[in-house]
This record gives sequence, C-alpha cells and structure tokens, in this order.
Amino acid sequence: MDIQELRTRNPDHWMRATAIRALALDAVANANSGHTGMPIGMADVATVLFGKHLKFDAKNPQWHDRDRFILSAGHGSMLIYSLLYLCGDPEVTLDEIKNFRQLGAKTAGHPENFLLKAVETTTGPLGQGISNSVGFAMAEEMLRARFGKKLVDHHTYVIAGDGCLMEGVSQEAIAIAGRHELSKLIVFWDNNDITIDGKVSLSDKTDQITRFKSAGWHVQEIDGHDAEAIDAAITAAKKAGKPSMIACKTHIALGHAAQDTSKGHGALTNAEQNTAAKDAWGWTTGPFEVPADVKSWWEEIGTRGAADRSEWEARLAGMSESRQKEFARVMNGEAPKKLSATVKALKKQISETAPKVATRKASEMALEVINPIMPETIGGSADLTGSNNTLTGDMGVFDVGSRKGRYVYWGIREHGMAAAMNGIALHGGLRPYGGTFMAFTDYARPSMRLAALMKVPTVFVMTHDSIGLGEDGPTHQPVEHLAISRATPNTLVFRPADAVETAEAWEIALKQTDTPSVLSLTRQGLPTVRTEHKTANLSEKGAYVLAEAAGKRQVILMATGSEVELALKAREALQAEGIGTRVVSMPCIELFEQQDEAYRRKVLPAGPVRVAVEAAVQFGWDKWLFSERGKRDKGAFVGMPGFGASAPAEVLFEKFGITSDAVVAAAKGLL
Ligand SMILES: Cc1ncc(C[n+]2csc(CCOP(=O)(O)OP(=O)(O)O)c2C)c(N)n1
Ligand SMILES: [Mg+2]
Repeated sequence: MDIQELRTRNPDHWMRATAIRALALDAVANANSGHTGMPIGMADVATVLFGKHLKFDAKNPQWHDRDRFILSAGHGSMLIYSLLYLCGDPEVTLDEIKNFRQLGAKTAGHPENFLLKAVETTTGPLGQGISNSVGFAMAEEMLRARFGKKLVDHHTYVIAGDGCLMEGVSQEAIAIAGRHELSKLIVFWDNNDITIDGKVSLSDKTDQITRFKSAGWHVQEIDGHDAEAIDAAITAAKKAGKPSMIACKTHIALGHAAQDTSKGHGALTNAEQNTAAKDAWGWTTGPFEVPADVKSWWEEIGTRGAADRSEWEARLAGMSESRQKEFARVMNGEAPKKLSATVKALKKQISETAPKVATRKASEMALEVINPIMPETIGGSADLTGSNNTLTGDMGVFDVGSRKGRYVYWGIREHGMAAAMNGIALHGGLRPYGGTFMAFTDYARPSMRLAALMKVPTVFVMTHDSIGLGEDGPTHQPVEHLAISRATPNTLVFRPADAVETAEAWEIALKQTDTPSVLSLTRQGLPTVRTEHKTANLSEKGAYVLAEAAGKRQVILMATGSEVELALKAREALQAEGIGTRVVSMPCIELFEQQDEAYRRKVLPAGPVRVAVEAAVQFGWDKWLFSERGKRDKGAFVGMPGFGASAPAEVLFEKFGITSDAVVAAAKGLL
C-alpha cells in the first residue's frame, strides 16, 4: 500500500484518521503494553463510520436511541478510546489516554462496559462482541415494535476481526442474525489476514463471503482504507434489508515497519520505528498531540447527534405520561410494582394445593403469571422449549413478520443464545431469559461469565439439574455445574426445593439490575415442602429454617432442590429416635453469604452436627460443613462422588447413596 497515495487522495480524511493512529501508537508505547496494529488498520473505517453515519452524542453517550457501536475485536481498545477522546466524551480525557492500561484508569486493557458509559459491552474474549450485537439488534426490533419508530430507530455497528470470525460462537450469532433478517446490524470485518501466530492461512481457508451469504447476509467487499468506498458501503448496507457484512481489506499497522505482519498485532514500542511510521503518515505533532483543526473537526462530529437527541427527547416528552413512565421503567430495568403481589398470590395458591411438580414446571407456572405483567421479558430456549418449560401462553414468537413476539427459538446454540441474551439485556428495555439443560451450562459458560463481569441481569434457566433426570445418563447429568456457577463472582445460583421457592427465585432474579441468575431446576416431580403460606420471600435470605428440631437440637440438615425432600424424611426418622433435627433449605447460597453473621448464626448455630445433601459434587460445601462456625462443628456430605450413570432416577439415587437412610446414617455417625 502506497501511503503517499493515501495521504494525497483525501488529505483531510487522512489526517483525521491518522489522529486515531497516532494516539494508539503513543498510548500503547507509553503503556509498553497493548495492541497497536488493529486501531491503525481500522482507523479509516472508524473515521467514516463516526464521521458520517453513527448517530451519537459524545456528551450523552447513553441516550437511548443512539446507534450502538461494538468493538468486538476488543484488543484494539485504543481505537475506541481514541475515538471517544477525539469526539469529546467527558469520561475519556487526555490523561485517560496517557494512563491507558493503568490501575484505576477507565481506559482498561480491553473495553469494559462498567468503566465507560460509551462502551456498550465488554469485549476482549473474541467472538463475544459480534454475538452480543445480535442481541442488541434484536432488542432494537423488539422495542421498535413495542414503542414505535419515534422512540426506537437505530443501527448496531460492529468491528470484528479474523479472531472473532474464527471463534465458533460467531457462527451461531451469524446464523441467528441471518434467520431473523436483522437488517439494522452492520458488521465490519477487519480483513487484514493476520492473527497472533501469523497469517490467517496457517489455520483457516474459510470463504467468509460465502459463509455470511449462506446465512442470509448482505455482503460487500471493499478497500478498508478508501474513505469513499467505506461511505458507499455503509450507505448500501443500511438499505440492504438484511444483516450486512462489509469485508474491509486492510493493512494491520499500516505504514509501520511491522505492517502486514503478526508483529503488528501487539505492542509496537520501538521508538525509532514509531517515529518512522509517523513520518510516513505525515504526522508532525508531538506525542499525544492532535493538530487543533483535526481535533475541532472531531469535536464537531461528537456533537453531530445532539440535535437528533434533543428532537428525540421532544418526541418522548410529547407522549402520554403513562407511556413515558413505562418507557423509563423498562429502560431503567425496574420490575413492576405488581411483581411481588403476583408472586405472593401464586405462592398462596401453591401452598394451599400442594402440587407435586418438577421445578421446571413450577418455573413455567411462575412465568405464566409473571410474563403478562412484565411485557419486557423475552423468553427462549436452545431447542428445548418443551423441556425447559420456558414458553408461556401470552408471549408470541419473535420472527421476521412478528417483531412483537417475545419468545425466541434460538436453535441448538447455547453459546450464541447466552451472548445474544447479554446483548438484549445490555441494550436496555428488555429482560431476557433462556433455557437449556444444566449440563450444557458449559456451552453457554463464556457468556455467563461475562454477564456476571458486565453486571447484566440475564436469567439462565437450566433444567434437568442432576441424576434426577435419569436415563439420558452422565453426559446429561450435571454434577460440577452448580459448583462452577457458584464459584463465579456476581452470580446468583438458585436451586429451589419446590414450586414456592421457584416462584420466589423468579421474583428475586427479575428484581436484579446488576446480577445474572442461574435457575437450576429439576426434571422430576417434587412435593411442595412449603405448605404453610408465608407472604415474605424466604429465599431472599438464601437459606432459612424449613423445619425446626423438636426437643434438643442435635443435628442440622442442609439441602437444596430435590434433596430437601430427602432431608425432611431423614428428619422424621431421626426425630422418631428422639434426635432433635433441624432442616435448613438453602435455595441460594450466595444470598445466604450476603446476610450478616447474626442471621447466618441463627440459621446454622454452632453445636449440632451438620449434614449437607445435594446430588452434585461436594466442592463448595465444606465452608458450611466445617469452617463457617468454627471447629466444633462436625459435618458430612451426602452427594455425588463423580459422574452419574444411565438408569431410572430412583435407581440412581439408590446407587449413589443419596437417600434419606444415608442422611440418617451420616448424622448418627457424627453424634
Ligand atoms: C477467546 C479468545 N481467545 C484468544 C484470545 C487472545 N487473542 C487476542 S487477539 C488474538 C488474535 C486475533 O486476531 P485478529 O482478530 O485477526 O486481530 P488482529 O491481529 O488482526 O488485530 C488472540 C488470539 C482472546 N482475546 N480471546
Ligand atoms: Mg486479523
């Protein structure tokens, strides 16, 4: 690529784009860490996108009807930081650019949605951003259908690299977007033919053009350094009527000694080479300096959307008060006031009728009353709708011709579903929940972890939660998944014991604004253990005394989910022998941990021996068995020693010794 030709072809554009290049070069060199080549290569695309198309207001980065910009290739974080600084985002000062990657800086190594308002989603794990973006685009369709074009009418733009397109999750995302004809989703592929190990051809010969086309996308191929071609491609993409991929042929680290090599991917810190690159670019100002005319052009761009925003605000103000209130409520993620009363009424009815139902069915019962009063819920399943019990009568199906539909058939795409749900939640205005089997938590896990990190309240409905699912066998029987989910920071893991606790779990999950929830639900029927109606949400404290000891308290049995029934039976047997036994139900260990010491001590006092029973591995339980209240506690665990097996559920509980007799024996063994 002849830099001289680029410089002279469109000198104004060149200098504007090169401001991004120079800032990225200086910031990475200054930090002695980061990724220089990608921002340099994609600077032209970003300049045309921000300069001519992106609807945004730099001073109000969270205005609801802005276009969304997602840097899926998150390692190129200096691209977005440079753009935000140049456009006058008040959060991204020059000091922030100089403190790139340092402790406490908002300009973290990878873009974090919780550090900068203008960062729509945390990226860095390749493939996530492009997959989140499908959820963003779906959310736009859904909300436009609900609130109208006057309030919701924006595009979702993504920059994805070779790495994003190689990651498997991108295939799930591309297929979902194509099937749903998400025409306001526009992806720029940074087609630079370089990854860390070398040329893309080392590991891939995919024809990306055919790949996207076959999934139903509109595809264009352009020179990613040609401003006019970029502009024309974006204009065409907007009119395509399909999701659009623009393959942008670029040069990583353009103009630098490392151009077109994998060396250009990482931190370019050689001072001489960096100076030579600036010379080649015709960039003569000092480090971190942007010529005044270039900076003021960018600042003007930063205010371009201000008029759009104020017109939008006027349109909102012109709507009825109730519509404005409802829009504000859903955009703020507030559960409706009616939610608690609705759940209470359901709990009362369950306690009175005491049905024997699987908690996956109980979840459906809860959703049947919740979904009608929460039009913001978006349900779905990864091809297990009938097994996850995620579809309720009133929802309607989201499709090309029915954007008001609130149920998504995600297909067999757990990871894509989880990533898109995060995108829906991050967009705002909607509350996604989606189901698969608990054992396939693994397939959704990278996005579950990011939901927790990003503080988004996605709800993961994970049914078939133990050997209780029976004959499908050990591939389908989760044993370690509760522990993995519980080990994840900022995640609530619910394993409700009956239909009452399931309703309580849903109420808690839907009131979260910053925390995802995992609902671990049974396939098999469970009796109602909460037969006495309590208006209070007992699960809110994570654990509570379900059955008190009669006489001197000698044993405490702790259990979750399907094993609460076993604990209650064991209690009867122990009480019959005069051994005072308390049963503690622990539907959400994270919430119990958040209680004060006094409450935890009240539920789990020192003295009695303790037995925990859960049809999963012991990992994580020792804290409650031994350490929480000191050395005097004696404890035992009744659970899974390893993987399960294929057989009817009752046979498996016997085979693995998860029975009330085993609990009784364990307790007596400690006394
Ligand atoms: C899931 C995941 N795997 C690995 C990495 C480490 N990684 C960061 S960038 C990168 C190469 C990406 O190549 P490409 O997207 O082409 O970026 P470019 O080199 O063109 O900037 C890798 C392997 C990561 N960030 N995420
Ligand atoms: Mg690349």
